[in-house]
Amino acid sequence: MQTWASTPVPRVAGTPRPLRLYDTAAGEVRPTAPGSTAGLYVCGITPYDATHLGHAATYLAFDLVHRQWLDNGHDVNYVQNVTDIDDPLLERAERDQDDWVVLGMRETALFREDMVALRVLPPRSYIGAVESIPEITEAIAKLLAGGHAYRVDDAEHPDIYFDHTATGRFGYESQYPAETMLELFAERGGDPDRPGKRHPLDALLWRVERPGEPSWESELGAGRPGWHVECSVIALNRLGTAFDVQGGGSDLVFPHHENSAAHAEALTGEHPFARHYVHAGMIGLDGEKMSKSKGNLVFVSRLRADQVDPMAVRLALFAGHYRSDRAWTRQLLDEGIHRLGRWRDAALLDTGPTATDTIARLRDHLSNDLDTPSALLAVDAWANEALAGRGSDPTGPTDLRDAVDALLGIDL
Ligand code: 5CA
Ligand code: ZN
Repeated sequence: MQTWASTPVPRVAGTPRPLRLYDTAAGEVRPTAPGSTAGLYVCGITPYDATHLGHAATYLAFDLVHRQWLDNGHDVNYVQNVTDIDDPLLERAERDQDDWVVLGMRETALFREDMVALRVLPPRSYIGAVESIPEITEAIAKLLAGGHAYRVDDAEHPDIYFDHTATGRFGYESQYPAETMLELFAERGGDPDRPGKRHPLDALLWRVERPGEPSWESELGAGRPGWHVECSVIALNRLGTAFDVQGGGSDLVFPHHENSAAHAEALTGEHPFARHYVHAGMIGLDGEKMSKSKGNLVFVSRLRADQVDPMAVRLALFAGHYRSDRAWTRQLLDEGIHRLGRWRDAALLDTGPTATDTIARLRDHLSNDLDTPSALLAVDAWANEALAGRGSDPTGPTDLRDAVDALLGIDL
């Protein structure tokens, strides 16, 4: 698929700080340790509706990972998928008497526009599930041949499932006890009660053709892929194993990322799939998680249509820590707008305080598991001084502007 346009990232003077991130599997903040090229996979959208602020918050968090690695001189190989075939897309198309392919194309195009407006650096490979079907079926055939997958005993619909015991490590990514895994599996698209499965936690790999549903011919017969195997294969074939960060929102910790890892590890015999599993908290509205199924959504495109500056959206979302569940409110946006105004006024001054210390603090906070609330306060302090007329360094405002651009993605 076509990715989206990039924006140049200025170089920042001074010394970068290596990035440390919370790893769900380890349950603690650990250093990331990329080689010259850092591998980043972030789960992309299911394009049946527009991008809401929850999606935006998650992609913005990983944009900061991207930017801190660039600051440290790494080349970043960023891969993202688009789940352009799955039940929710078919259900929405059916409800609206729409063509599911066109619906997916339209929402993906809008997502790209939103990402450009928010200045999210693009993935190098932006890959749809549909275009990946040949590589996915090849992987499923390999899992079958290796005894890690099986067909359910159902003459009419012999779907293929993953044997979750294949690696002997199932549960290492989420660290959830069996009871929680069962609960979340049922809640998040799994089918624990499907007759013929060996175990309720075994996940669907290949759904054989059903009348009226799209399907693709393959060595497995006609059908379509399950969800977890899509990300597993797209990531593995572009980043290999033990890539640096597998990311997404916290609703993907289980079963999605647990299974993506288990599928890939069963395929390759190697562990770990990713060196860090990183999850952003859920953005809520009116006391509930913002979600397409609940319909309590604020769309990025609606805010753009209302002339809201996307840089204020960035600042509003960065005012909270990426891992905490938090609410989107009008007040949060107003504070973002206010802050952006002050930063812009300060950055436009001819002189200001020397920015060296502020930039060092900015790097310290961001390298510490993306502590954006503290990072924003550091820039606020500089802007307050500048606006109070203290500081006579002619490079202060421009240095600060470059650092805020490169490290926070904010164009002043
Ligand atoms: N296509 C799959 C991933 S392979 C999917 O989950 N798509 S999605 O459109 O539902 O979500 C896209 C991304 O936004 C995922 O990383 C998801 O975890 C994240 N996300 C969804 N809702 C929220 C929310 N309310 N707050 C924060 N992130 C969210
Ligand atoms: Zn995914």
